[in-house]
Amino acid sequence: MVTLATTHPCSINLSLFVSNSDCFIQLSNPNIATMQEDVLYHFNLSTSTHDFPAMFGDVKFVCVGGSSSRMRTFIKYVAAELGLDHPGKEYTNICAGTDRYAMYKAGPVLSVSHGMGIPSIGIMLHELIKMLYHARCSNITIIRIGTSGGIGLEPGSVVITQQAVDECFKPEFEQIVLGKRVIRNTNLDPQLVQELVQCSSDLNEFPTVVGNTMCTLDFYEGQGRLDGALCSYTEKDKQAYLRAAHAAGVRNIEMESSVFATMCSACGLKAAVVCVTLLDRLQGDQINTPHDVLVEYQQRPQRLVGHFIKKSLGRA
Ligand code: R2B
Ligand code: URA
Repeated sequence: MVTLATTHPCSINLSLFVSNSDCFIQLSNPNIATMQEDVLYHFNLSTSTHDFPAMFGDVKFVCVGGSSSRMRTFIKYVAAELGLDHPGKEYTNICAGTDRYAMYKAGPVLSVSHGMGIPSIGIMLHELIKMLYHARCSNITIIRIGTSGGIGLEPGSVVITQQAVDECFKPEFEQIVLGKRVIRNTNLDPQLVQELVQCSSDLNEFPTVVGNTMCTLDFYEGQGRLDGALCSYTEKDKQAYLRAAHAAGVRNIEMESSVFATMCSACGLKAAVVCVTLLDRLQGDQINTPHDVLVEYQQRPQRLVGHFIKKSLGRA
């Protein structure tokens, strides 16, 4: 079991410098400070062409999710909840010059899409974290809102991640760096988990649990599905694996939480993962729930995190 609080960079700062409670982004890369210009290629933004402190210096909440349309819906929803701008306002995509990722901002809230899987969210997070660093942002809370497959949960349940674990249920993220395996922790902020649990109780709209989230490299064989183009095991093998995952505390499966937790933890960002479960994987593999039901499910993490932001700003 990994101890969370002591390894979070902000926790260390706070305990050492009690009078200075501001928590800034800490890049774990000495090269950035020496660069004349930093081009965030996949955002189509650069420190020489954009004034990052002016554009993003007031950001306090960053929400990331897979699809660009979902993140556009989210910014509109949050802006309405916070009473920012006029209702129905259309938000401009800050990364309009590229279709790799989409980014929207309303007041202190930034909403960014990350695509599917570890490589896609990893690239986005490198550029997002540097962007927040260049903007001199402080006291950022970052939350991934997404979808997942549940294990032993009623579909539509929301899982707040306690620990992001790998396919062997370990709270680790492995990256090959210069041909060598580097293993990093996947710590998330335990206090933020509890605050989000409280927000779900406040809303009392859908079942919410705290559990481990298994992050995989694939949606099909990687998640033990029997319905991909390849399958090398039986239904019995699949059930045994998912039940072992459940016994290890895993309550849902998705494809980004491990690298998200690792990178945020390494750079001093208070981070959480909130995903709705679209199906119970013990019951099946195909997502055949009606479209309107799925749309409502996908709004659940948004409503929970929207309430959290509103409450944090003293507007709930
Ligand atoms: C959840 O849903 C996507 C796969 O359908 C993937 O991005 C994830 O983590
Ligand atoms: N996303 C996943 O990664 N897995 C699922 O089963 C559903 C959504």
